[in-house]
Amino acid sequence: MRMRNLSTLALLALALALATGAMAKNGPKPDHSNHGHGIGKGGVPARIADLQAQIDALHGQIDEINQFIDHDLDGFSAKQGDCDDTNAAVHPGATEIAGNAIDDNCDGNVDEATTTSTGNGHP
Ligand SMILES: [Ca+2]
Ligand SMILES: [Ca+2]
Ligand SMILES: [Ca+2]
Repeated sequence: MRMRNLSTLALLALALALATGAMAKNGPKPDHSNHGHGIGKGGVPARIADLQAQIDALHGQIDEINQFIDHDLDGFSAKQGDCDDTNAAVHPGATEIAGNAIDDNCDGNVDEATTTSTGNGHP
């Protein structure tokens, strides 16, 4: 009986030692790198700069997406050659109106001779 109790005690001690050793080896370690605040040393300005960079990147993506949107509903987006997507009268294929100082047909020429224009952006 006494022998059995000693064995049980020894097994319990061994199990406790193994568990303690395992915890010390694999258990969570305290993280002192950011003092538990999740921002880091001197982190607020750095975090703001990081967020600003993300915002700038998103603005770039929005600008890129806007190139595909036909804002003035004339059938052409900027990506499709609309050189003034705020004026529905201006788009590739529009009739060039002489004397208005506008490249109405978006061919890169302002007020060019309208008789030579084919209306497809290639006079
Ligand atoms: Ca348009
Ligand atoms: Ca033109
Ligand atoms: Ca014009």
